[in-house]
Amino acid sequence: MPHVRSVFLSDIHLGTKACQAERLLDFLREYPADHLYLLGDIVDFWAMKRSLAWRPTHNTVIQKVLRRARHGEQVVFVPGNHDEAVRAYCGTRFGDIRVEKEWVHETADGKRLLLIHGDEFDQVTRYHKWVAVLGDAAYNMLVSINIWLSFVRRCMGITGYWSLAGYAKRKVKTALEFIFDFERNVIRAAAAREMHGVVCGHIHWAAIRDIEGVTYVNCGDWVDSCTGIVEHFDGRLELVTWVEAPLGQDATADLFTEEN
Ligand SMILES: [Mn+2]
Repeated sequence: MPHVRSVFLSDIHLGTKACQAERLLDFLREYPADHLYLLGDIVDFWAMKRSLAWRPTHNTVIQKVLRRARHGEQVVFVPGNHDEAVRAYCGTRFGDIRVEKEWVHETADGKRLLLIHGDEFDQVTRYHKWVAVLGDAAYNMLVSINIWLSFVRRCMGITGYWSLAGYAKRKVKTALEFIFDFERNVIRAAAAREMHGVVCGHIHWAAIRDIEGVTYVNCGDWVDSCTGIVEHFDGRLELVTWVEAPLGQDATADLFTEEN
C-alpha cells in the first residue's frame, strides 16, 4: 500500500447528490499520509439548504477523516465558500482537526506552499461550468445543429451568417480566460508572499504546473473529475486521477462495519 507524506483535497461537496464519496473512500484508503489537507467546499452547506442529499457514505468520509486525525495524521481544514459557515471557527480545532483560514505547508524538499481554497480570487464563479458542459462531442454536435440552423434561416429569408458553434466557442474561450485569470491571480498572491507555490481548489480544474516561476497546484474535485494531489516523501507532487479499482466482493460492505 503506498504511503505518502501529504494528501491535498478540495471540493468534495458532501451533502450533494453529485459527490463521489465511494470513490473518495477508495482513494483515502489507498493514501494514508502524515498530513491531510482539506482545502474547502468539503461539506456543501449551500446545496444542503436547497435539498439534503446526505448519504451514509458521506458520514463514512467524515468518520474516516476524524479517525485519521485521531491516529496522528495532521489534518488541517481550510473552509471554502460552500462551507463558509465554518470560517467563523478559523483558528480553532474540531477535535483533532485544525480549522484555518489558510495554511503554509513545507514540502520534504523545503518548498513553502500556501494552502487556500481560492474563491477570493474568483471574479466570476459561473463561467467555468461551460468548460465541463462543452466537451469536444458537444462542440461537434453544435456544428451539425448549426448546419440545420443556417438552412432554416435561409428558408426564412434571414441573411447573414451566424454560427452557433462560434457562439459556444466564444463562451468556452471566456471560460478558459476565466481559468487563466484565476490562476494568475492566485500565483501573484503567492509570489507576493514569497511562497514557492500555492495549492488551492474552487474551480474544479486539477493542475500542477509552473507559472511565472511559482508552482500552481489545484486539487480538482470529487463531484466530477475525482482528483487529488499527493506529496511523496521526496517532496514530489503528483496529481492523482482516481480511476475506480475493481470492486472486490466485500469492498463496499466493510465501509459500514469497520470500527471507527
Ligand atoms: Mn469553492
